[in-house]
Amino acid sequence: MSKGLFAKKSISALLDEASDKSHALKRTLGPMNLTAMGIGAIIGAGLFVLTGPAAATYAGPGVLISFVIAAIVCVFSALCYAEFASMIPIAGSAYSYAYATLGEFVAWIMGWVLVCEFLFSPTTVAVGWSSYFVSLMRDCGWDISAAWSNGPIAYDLVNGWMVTGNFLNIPAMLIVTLIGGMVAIGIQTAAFVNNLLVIVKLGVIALLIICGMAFINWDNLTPLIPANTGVFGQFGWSGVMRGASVVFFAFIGFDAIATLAQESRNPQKDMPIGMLGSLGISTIAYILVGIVLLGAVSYTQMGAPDSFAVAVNAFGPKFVWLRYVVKIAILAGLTTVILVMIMGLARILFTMAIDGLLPKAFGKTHPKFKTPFFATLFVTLVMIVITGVFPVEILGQLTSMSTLLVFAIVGVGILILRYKQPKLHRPFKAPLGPVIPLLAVLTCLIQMGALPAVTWIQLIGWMVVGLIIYAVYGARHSLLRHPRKA
Ligand code: ALA
Repeated sequence: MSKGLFAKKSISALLDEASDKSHALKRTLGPMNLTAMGIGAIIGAGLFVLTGPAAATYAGPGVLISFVIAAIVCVFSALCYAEFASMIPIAGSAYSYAYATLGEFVAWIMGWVLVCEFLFSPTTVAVGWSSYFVSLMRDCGWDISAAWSNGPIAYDLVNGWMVTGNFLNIPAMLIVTLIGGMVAIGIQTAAFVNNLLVIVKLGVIALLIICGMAFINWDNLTPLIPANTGVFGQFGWSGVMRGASVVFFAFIGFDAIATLAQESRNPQKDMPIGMLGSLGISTIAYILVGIVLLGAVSYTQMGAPDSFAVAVNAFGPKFVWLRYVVKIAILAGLTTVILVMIMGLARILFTMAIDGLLPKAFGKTHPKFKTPFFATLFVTLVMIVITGVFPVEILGQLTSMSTLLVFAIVGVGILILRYKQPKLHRPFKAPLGPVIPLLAVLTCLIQMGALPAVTWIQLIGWMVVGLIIYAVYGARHSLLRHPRKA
């Protein structure tokens, strides 16, 4: 007999599946690797590209407070994630948590929204990677033509959709191909490369902070919150809040660690360490870099996306070399975001396929590499097309919106499970009773409310597509609802 739309999967069934040999992934990751994966996914375009414009347009030096606010929101959610990931260490992450607490329909929505987060953040980052690469190559004397480093289609509010005359964004396509291929053939190689790049990224951030300290002009940081211009969101506290919703993007990624639960040697202990550790290290880095950046140059000059170059220029001619080093670090930083997000997305599709909600091929592991091979190649191919052809930047804050929705539902899931199964073994438990999950839900909803109407419309559009796919495929093939198909 078929079960209903809200049929739940028991936690023991979820755990049994994870240990089932036919879907086994290779357990090789320890706490250091997981923390590095988290830092790899977190520190990227949010810091290097968005900080300057968020300061110049919304918050002034108050963007430092925006960082703290966004970090607090993420800590609430990270604590909830850590509780779930240690209790249900499954590659499906929030999708699996929803399956256990809110039933299949919500789980599908969750999975589909996660796809949005894990698809559009790395593609946006890959397009940013391409522009930094072109700029670094120009510094080295090689001019890559615009026709081969930009997509053929563009969109803007005034002219609508346009054909640009460019061919393809080749650098973006190449980096996705390279990373996707590497991720497909083994988690150990991917983790090794990620570790190296994270060391480069953090090393250069430390160098930037040390070199830049001498150039901090405290006058640039006062007043910390410039007076509001009279328009909501332009400086003042409303600007700080809007800044927080923009720089929230900079914190996305710690949740990707949850998708590595089945490759973690000791997920019960190491998942919380990886999530909270990477979030803590990234937050400290953001605040210190922010102080140096905004101390070196007035926030009014930070509007350009290459605000880091503007700040390094202010250090004077002795530091010209730092400009190149920073560009290399940015490229390394953006590469790791792409890497971890491709891994995460493949593992979410992998888990959904095991549940029958997506075609079986996604749920197969490679006999030799022990990775979700097909899912990884599929994800890579889709990302190659998106980065090469489409103007992903029009999706603006859709990634943040979808992530906030996922975080809010994770908070709800924790509350439900605490109420319904209070005795369940929780290797890690968010402190203060229901306070943290409640705050997680509340702060995420508030931030979602602050995002523009166009982003809401995009989210609704994305959901409609997801619901159609569920109706056409997932609902009919779900193994939980139609066990005879198993
Ligand atoms: N947090 C990631 C970044 O900033 C998505 O690029």
